[in-house]
Amino acid sequence: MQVSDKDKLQAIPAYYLLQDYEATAATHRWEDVEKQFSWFHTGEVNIAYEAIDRHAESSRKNKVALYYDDGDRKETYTFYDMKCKTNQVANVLQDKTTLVKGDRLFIYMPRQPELYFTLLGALKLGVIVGPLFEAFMEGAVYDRLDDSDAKVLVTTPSLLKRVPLDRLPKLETVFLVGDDIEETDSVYHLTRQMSQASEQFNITWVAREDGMLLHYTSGSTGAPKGVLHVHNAMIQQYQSAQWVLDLQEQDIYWCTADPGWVTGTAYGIFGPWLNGVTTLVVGGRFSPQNWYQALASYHVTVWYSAPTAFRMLMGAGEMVKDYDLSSLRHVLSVGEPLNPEVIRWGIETLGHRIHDTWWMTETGAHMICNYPSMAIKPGSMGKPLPGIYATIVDDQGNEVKPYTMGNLAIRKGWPAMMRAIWGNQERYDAYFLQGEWYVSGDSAYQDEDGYFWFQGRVDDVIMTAGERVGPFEVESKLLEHPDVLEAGVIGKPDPVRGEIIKAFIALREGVAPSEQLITDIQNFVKTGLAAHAAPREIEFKDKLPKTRSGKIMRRVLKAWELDLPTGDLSTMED
Ligand code: 6R9
Repeated sequence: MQVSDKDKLQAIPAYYLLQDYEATAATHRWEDVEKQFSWFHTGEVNIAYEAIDRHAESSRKNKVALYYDDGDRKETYTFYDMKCKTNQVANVLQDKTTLVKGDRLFIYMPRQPELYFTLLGALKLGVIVGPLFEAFMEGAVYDRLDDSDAKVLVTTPSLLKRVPLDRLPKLETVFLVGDDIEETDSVYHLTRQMSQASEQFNITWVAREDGMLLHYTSGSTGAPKGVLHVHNAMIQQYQSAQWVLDLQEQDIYWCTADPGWVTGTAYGIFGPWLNGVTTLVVGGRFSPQNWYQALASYHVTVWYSAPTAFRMLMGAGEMVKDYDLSSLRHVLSVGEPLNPEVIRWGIETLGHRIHDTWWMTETGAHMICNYPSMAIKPGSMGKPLPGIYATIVDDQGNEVKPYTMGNLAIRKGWPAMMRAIWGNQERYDAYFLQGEWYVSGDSAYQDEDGYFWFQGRVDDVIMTAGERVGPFEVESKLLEHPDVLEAGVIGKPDPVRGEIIKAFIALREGVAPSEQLITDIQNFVKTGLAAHAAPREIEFKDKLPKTRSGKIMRRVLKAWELDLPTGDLSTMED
């Protein structure tokens, strides 16, 4: 069901939830936010209860929680419907699997209502959920399920073809969402099972520090890291959805991110629903028509998206004039630097300043942002969330003066901070300096007014179309190609995607470079890893620059690409 014009929502009151940034920043205590949750009174903690059941048991019972639209399926679920659906999932999981609190369940499917039922239903059982982006291919899926010893996978029949079941001995049970599914004693039809399950469920209460989500993300070296978040993250997700997203009771909110990425869970699910706010999920692929249509027909009021998407909409030009976007009142961006030219486009075509927000998978929630009540300096990421201490430190962990470029760091211990890298204490510890600072891997500087200005990644991580790609993962895949001898991967600046992936490749003896080979290698990565991880550009070289210890020197590749001086080459082999 779609909202029709005559039900057009009442105007949103003209006030902001965070009225005075400076005053709030000076006095805020996270302990005060705890009083907003039912567990503060009952002692019984579970984020799924706070996001769904609490509203279903209140005057928000029949309020719409979820509008879903992918062009074919158009569905509406109230908070009460969400409670019933998530209870059914929880009952099915309890009946058909051996899952207990702390076990890992993965969800690998396109955005559709069942993804949201499953994620919250599994949390009701105290299970740790690993959401996987549907574009992942076999290698990426295997790495994540294997690393975390996943017991259960919820997916679709077509995506199941990319899951190497025979190499995943710990995986016990698979649930499928779709048509033509044959059930066995380890493969079940999720929605068929749900329809037979009770709508009542006794939630498994957890501790605030118990695991909730496992989001895999890329570093510049090594395999992807499993970033563990705990139920306690709700404190900051709830509060930042008010201060930053400015979510209010009457809002229709649309976060365009997929739950496979942290934005799609923290602010596609928890931020809005912890606040009882109506959320739109648009399925299917990006197209300017579909997106403008969604904004207009659902009367979206608050919209959270990414620079790449905004730039693609900019590229679609005048089309925006065909849509009535007058319901929009607040627009935000995350994932990559927000160019001042995009902010200008926002003002001219949407009638809104786009508000930039900075944070990471590891931070679990907003860190440095532009608030609706605060003056924006275009190009700056804004100021720290009240309750967060952000700063710039040198490599030894000493704070530096304004306008000095250095490591963007946060004083450790905020509510939504990751609590572990799955199974790898050493990689977790490597984030922290002097026991005090979480070091982000981004470089930035602060101006005299306390605004932060992003400069780049300190490491070699690539941000392409808002997605974080580790060069090491792509290089490893390239090396599996029979014709590839060596590979070095960098991010090359791109006007639309922020960066594109460029690979430098040395071929094995006797292999001749050709256009056909380029396509073949690109497809190899697309089908083996993920489409967004495939290099858009490939350049063949006789030899790649390496250190004496054999590490490919990506900064030299980057210097070649950008025509910059190559810097100190003392560690390079002859
Ligand atoms: C939420 C998310 C994190 C990395 C981060 C930084 C880049 C995020 C940004 C930004 C410039 C912003 N990034 N927000 N760069 N301006 N407003 O994106 O998490 O996928 O872990 O990426 O993204 O480099 O370190 P994640």
